[in-house]
Amino acid sequence: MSYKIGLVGKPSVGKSSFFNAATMNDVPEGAYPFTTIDPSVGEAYVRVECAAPEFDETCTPSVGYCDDGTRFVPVKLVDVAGLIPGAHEGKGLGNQFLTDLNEADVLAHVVDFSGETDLEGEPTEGHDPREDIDFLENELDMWYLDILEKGLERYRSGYHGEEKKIEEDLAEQMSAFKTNKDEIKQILLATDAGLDPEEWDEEIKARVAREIRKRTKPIVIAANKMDKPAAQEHYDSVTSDPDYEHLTFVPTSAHAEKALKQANEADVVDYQPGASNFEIVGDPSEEQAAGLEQIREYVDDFDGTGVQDVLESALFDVMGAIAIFPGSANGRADSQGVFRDCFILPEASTTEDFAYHLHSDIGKGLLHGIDCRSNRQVGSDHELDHRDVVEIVTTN
Ligand SMILES: Nc1nc2c(ncn2[C@@H]2O[C@H](COP(=O)(O)OP(=O)(O)O)[C@@H](O)[C@H]2O)c(=O)[nH]1
Ligand SMILES: [Mg+2]
Repeated sequence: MSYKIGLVGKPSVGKSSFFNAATMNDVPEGAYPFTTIDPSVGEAYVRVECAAPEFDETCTPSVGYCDDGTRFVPVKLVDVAGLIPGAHEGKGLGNQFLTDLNEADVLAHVVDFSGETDLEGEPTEGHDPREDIDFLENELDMWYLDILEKGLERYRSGYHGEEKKIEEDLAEQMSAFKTNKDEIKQILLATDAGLDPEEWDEEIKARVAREIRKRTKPIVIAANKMDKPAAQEHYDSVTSDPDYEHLTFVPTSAHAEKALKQANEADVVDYQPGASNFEIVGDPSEEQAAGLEQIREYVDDFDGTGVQDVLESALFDVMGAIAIFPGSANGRADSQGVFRDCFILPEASTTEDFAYHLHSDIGKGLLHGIDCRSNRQVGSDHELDHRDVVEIVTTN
């Protein structure tokens, strides 16, 4: 099961360009762990520095690929089209839109920072990207509030015996969001809402809905069209605004990434996705060469096109996920090769979580783990770090 990143945003901000750029991958045949018939779902990758070289090994990835010490680990990217202003009221969010949104673990909100598209996606000038950011957050929060209200109804009408527990009804109502009663309870306490919903006013409900949304649908902002002259000023202004401190911004040019991927495919350039430089290896036309020079300036200034960084920021910064390499303490793995896998696990995963991720039998039989770098034993409740290489020792 790979993580799902949902691309959202109003029309004409560059979602499709981003999606196409991120999923257009020149990877070895058969490296795809799944095929898809849905054109809005594609395979993208997040980069993880491969651990194999530290063990003097050459990895043989079971999924994705490894290029020059950089592992490209598959994630699913979903183009969640269909977000329109006022969607939650009256117009209603489309079914497909809700399904896609439900399934996304994290959202990448593509925003046009050039300010050249209005809220409906029509051409304009000087549009403040804050409006788009607020709009999406509000839209999601209203949607969550609706679901929260349904959870409250469930609480009021259900039979609960002696002890009613609001967190159980809310968790039940919001089960699609991969949350649970413990997390909900934590949120209710952290937001000072308390555990008695009869005492909640509209303001408290809104606060709770927003907080649950933030935890279960975290957002990274792909500040797109940064290659346009007007974009920098907007970027500086929004990212220095204290009201937007809770968000992570990644300057992006979906345009540049797409052009580089295409040129790479045509053997005109040698470009590794996410790199801050590329080499011209073919024979570009005069026009193409000029375009590539512009892109070179851009990737120089911004340390890459930003497309890869958006995906990685979504997973590793915003969600706090970690990549774990299963290893053997002696550096060896199974007969099919070494360092075959690189798993993405949720924030704060422990040795035990990792064991269960491998297989429930491995989880049940877990004795302890071994940190393969230090060769030290780690306990089942030991919290793992990004890029740990861990061997699991079991009773079976
Ligand atoms: N300058 C510039 N234009 C872009 C960028 N990304 C997309 N565009 C252009 O913006 C327009 C809308 O892009 P599209 O991907 O169809 O947007 P969508 O409606 O959100 O899917 C197209 O003309 C794209 O070429 C970018 O990074 N820079
Ligand atoms: Mg589109």
